Amino acid sequence: MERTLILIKPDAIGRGLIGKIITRFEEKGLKLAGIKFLKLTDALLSEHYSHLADKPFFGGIKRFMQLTPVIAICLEGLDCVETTRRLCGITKAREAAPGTIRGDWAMSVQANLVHASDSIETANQEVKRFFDDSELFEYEIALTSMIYSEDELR
Ligand code: IDP
Ligand code: MG
Repeated sequence: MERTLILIKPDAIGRGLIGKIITRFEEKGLKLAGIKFLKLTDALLSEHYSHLADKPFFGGIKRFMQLTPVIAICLEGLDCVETTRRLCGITKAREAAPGTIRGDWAMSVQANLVHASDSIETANQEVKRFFDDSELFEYEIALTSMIYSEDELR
């Protein structure tokens, strides 16, 4: 099954939304393959946000992402990358659709609670960037046969 990278950002940590955000993913039926708490270094952020390096807010976003440790999660599921992006909502949180994480709980473009990989290719790179193989787990959750049909599990 597909895997993607989620970061729970400092605004979510500071606002006490860790549990609620993880619950959204769990209740959707996505499975945690890995999870950890870490402080982002300048080098890791420069790599992770390299597509924004020429933007005027690049310094700001790096400072913001270092305000607290963040939680990195590797999620697993069918079409996990696209599904997770939809659950998170668009970048500008105050315009994100109600029912999404950003749409329900955030107002800012920068402080938008979560990062989610934006394509399968990016997801593969980002999961590797944040997790060693030994930190990712294959296991069965009891509800798998209730979440997917037999066809979907094949
Ligand atoms: P995404 O997180 O929705 O994929 P990206 O364009 O990849 O959005 O930007 C990465 C992160 O950079 C955003 O989630 C947000 O925190 C921050 N960011 C993006 N655009 C702006 C901006 O115009 N001002 C301030 N921060 C921004
Ligand atoms: Mg992005």
